[in-house]
Amino acid sequence: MTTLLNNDLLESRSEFNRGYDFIDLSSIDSDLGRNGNQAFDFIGSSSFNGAGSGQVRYYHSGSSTIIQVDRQSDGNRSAEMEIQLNGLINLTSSDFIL
Ligand SMILES: [Ca+2]
Repeated sequence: MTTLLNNDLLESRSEFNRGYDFIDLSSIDSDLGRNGNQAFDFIGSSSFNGAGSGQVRYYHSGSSTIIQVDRQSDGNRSAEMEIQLNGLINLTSSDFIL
């Protein structure tokens, strides 16, 4: 098993094998406005809505899957981080460690 982890505004590209690889965001605090480390909410392909803790979404672009992460720190509902995966993958919450 491999995990992908990005702590900053990084873009990474990697082969992603479902059920074997996971996108590990668990060490990233999704909400800087609250004490402790809050988990992200996976919202599928929906747009960021700023509700609750930070959110994770994805979309397809060309032959890639782009994961976007919005921390609940600025309320701007735009991604602070993106992760690009090769291939068109319909991600679910089980592909992540939130
Ligand atoms: Ca926090």
